[in-house]
Amino acid sequence: MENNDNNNKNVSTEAKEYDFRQAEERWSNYWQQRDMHKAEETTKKPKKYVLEMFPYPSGRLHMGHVRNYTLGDVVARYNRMRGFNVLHPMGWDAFGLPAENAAIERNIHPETWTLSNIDYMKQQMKKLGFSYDWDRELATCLPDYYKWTQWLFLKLYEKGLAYKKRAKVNWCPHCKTVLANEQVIDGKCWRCHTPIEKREIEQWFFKITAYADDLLKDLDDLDWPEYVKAQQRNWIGRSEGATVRFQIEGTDKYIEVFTTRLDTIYGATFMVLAPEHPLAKELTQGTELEEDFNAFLKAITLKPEIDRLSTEKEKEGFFLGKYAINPFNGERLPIYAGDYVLMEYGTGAIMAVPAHDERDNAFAKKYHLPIIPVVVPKDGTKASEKGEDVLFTDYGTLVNSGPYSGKTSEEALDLMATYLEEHQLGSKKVTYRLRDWLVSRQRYWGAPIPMVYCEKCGMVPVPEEELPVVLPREVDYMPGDLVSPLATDPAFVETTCPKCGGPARRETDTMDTFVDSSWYYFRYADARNENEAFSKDAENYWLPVDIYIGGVEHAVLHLLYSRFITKALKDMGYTHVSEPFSKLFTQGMVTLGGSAMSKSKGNIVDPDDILKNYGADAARMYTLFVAPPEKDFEWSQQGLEGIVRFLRRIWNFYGKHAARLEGVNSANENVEAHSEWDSKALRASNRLVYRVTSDIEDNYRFNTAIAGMMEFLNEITEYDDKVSSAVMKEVLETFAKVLAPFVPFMAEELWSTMLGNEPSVHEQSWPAFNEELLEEAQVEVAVQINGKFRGTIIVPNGAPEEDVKNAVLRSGSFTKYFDQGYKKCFYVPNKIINFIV
Ligand code: ANZ
Ligand code: ZN
Repeated sequence: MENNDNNNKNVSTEAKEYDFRQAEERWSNYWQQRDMHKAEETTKKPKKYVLEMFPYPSGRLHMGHVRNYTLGDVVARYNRMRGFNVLHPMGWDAFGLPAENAAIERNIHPETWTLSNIDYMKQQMKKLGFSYDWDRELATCLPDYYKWTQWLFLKLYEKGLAYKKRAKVNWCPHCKTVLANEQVIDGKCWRCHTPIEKREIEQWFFKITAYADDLLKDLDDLDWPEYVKAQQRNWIGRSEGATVRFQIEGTDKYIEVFTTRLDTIYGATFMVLAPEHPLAKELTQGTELEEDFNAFLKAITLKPEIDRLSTEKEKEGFFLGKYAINPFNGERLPIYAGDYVLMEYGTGAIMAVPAHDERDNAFAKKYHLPIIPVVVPKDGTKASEKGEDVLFTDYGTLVNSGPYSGKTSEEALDLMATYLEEHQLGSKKVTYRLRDWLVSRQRYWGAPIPMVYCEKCGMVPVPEEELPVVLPREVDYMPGDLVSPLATDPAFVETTCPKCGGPARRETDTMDTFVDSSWYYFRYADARNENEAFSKDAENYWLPVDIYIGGVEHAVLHLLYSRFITKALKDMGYTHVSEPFSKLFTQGMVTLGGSAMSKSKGNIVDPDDILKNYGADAARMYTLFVAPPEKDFEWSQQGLEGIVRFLRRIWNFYGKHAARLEGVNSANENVEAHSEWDSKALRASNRLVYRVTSDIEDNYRFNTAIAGMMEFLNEITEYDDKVSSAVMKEVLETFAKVLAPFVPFMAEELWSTMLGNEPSVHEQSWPAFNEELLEEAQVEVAVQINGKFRGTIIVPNGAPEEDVKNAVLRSGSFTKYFDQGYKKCFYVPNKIINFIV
């Protein structure tokens, strides 16, 4: 590092360069020896459970990790200083495909690969100064953890929340595994982006749909980013509507449809069944259409769901040769099978209203079916009344609808539903888009599902005392086509039935890794418990997680699964909370060259290089300073070097005063000011504490907190020589405490080496600020309009430009100048604000 610090007039040539390598090693050891980050055993003190999403042990940390864990670490350290008993744990989401893939590529065992990655990443975390309670470390791939994942499975099974069924599932031909619906993004595998296929096999599911309503309702009270809640609401996809039964002409059979637009029923001109609908087969069986229909069905089954649902892709239909009767007006409606109707949603059948539904409209045009408008805009525009090309999909006023003509859609929905129910033609119904969670995987590197199959007794759960069902190490873990690798190991497969003792076979599927991560935050509360997943006491004290910090990519998957598992555990009496994470914070990405850092794109900055060349404190403070934590930021070498210079200035400032502060009594917050300069310094320090505290409390505005530290240092540098030693000592102690969560190593050096205090600065109380002193610190700023003095305004000393500007704009005295807004604004801090209008 070259020293280009000549912009600082106060640099003492005497001050020794800060040796971050030595300091970081020294304090790391010190913290470790004193076990300083252990959560206290007490359950009497107020607690804070600070959690960051645990990483997949991919090999080494990337900058996204560094950012995520730095955010969490500041929150944890800050809360310890605030007097909370802090639980700040770390672990490893260690099962899953990448370990298997890496193992296959490098020809090492997934376990060996995973454990050595964990070792390395753990060392990196220690170097970064993250204050984890390592006594609670967990890795989901170790038997002392997955034993309890298996226990969870058994509990869900007992409750009827885990079940097995033959189902059409999403199959990734590249990863050679099935995927949960949540893992299919735009019809592609969430991991490798290969288009998924549909396969039919026996699979295990968790009944998350049993909690659809709770999962939706409880979102309202969570302190989570709105967009995450919106994504979950959308995923759960609650639709209020009705089912209606349409008789098939000349039979006593009915087609039941689900519709959200009962008000459009007079405009139904045909019916569409999902090609997989049993009635579709039935209606064609034994007719001349049978062969053609079977060919049609086969072709559709191969289509990805995304194409079937898309409004852009052409619709494929097949006329089934029969008609249904509209129960409201007796019209005959031809019955089609159509690819855009899915078997898995609603009833798998629809009434088609081509005047008011986009996909029905496209279908009607393709097959020359009538389009009858029955809803017109409420404002009386005639747009869709006869223009067959005009598609009107909003609510409006009914026309061509018998006794309902003239009613609004809202009125008609109600009246028609009542009519349905009175005549037993259907009923109101709520439908969800959410499907049950598919949890079985035909892969090796996961927790074995604890079930056995006995010829006599059928499916039998493994008794709790026999857990864990250990994942055998020596297995051919190459993935097979729909066959679990475990099935190739007779020593694993062949067992005896827990019920009758007869020969039995083990389940050979393993669990989705999202099951592992759906409950790990409970385990941290009681990580070394050998008799239970977690004790009631531990859970009762530590849960819920007070603040959960992680990536946006988990908005649906992990966060929805965790909420479901928590609700299920609550209903079974294992926890008192119905939501696991009271507050969620999602951090932005770290980009380089405009896109997210990624190994495959080659645009990465390796944290190891940063640690080696600049140290942990610089890396931490830079990632905190460069942007608000929820925003993406572009990595910049200059930005990092700017922070290095700031840290050096802090170091030199302490160095400059260290000698005269030697022997000065350890100060306290009531130290007296003996001069105007003393009061100025104390006010600046008070403002610093106020600013940093409120910035942290107000949704973690660490970047502005650090800007406040910079302003503080600038200010005090202007008059530091005039400040008495007693006050300077107090002020510098306060600054060291405020710095501690951000730059934990350097703060220790400042506190003990520079100021001669007993370590550790992290065991000091977070400094208080005095509101009154803040009041006194108000300043009068001159307000100019186009360079002319027009009055003054009182604002807090050091208020940022934005605040001063708003204060002027809001104040009644100046409104007359801003009729046309303003073009530009210049601010000389604490002195003049000039608007160009
Ligand atoms: C008649 C109608 C008229 C509809 C109209 C819409 C507009 P959401 O809101 O997503 O729940 N639908 C029902 N089941 C379906 C299935 N299995 N596959 C494809 N589409 C299906 O959507 C509900 C609407 O989607 C339902 O209301 C039905 O079309 C269609 F002007 O019924 B509607
Ligand atoms: Zn048996």
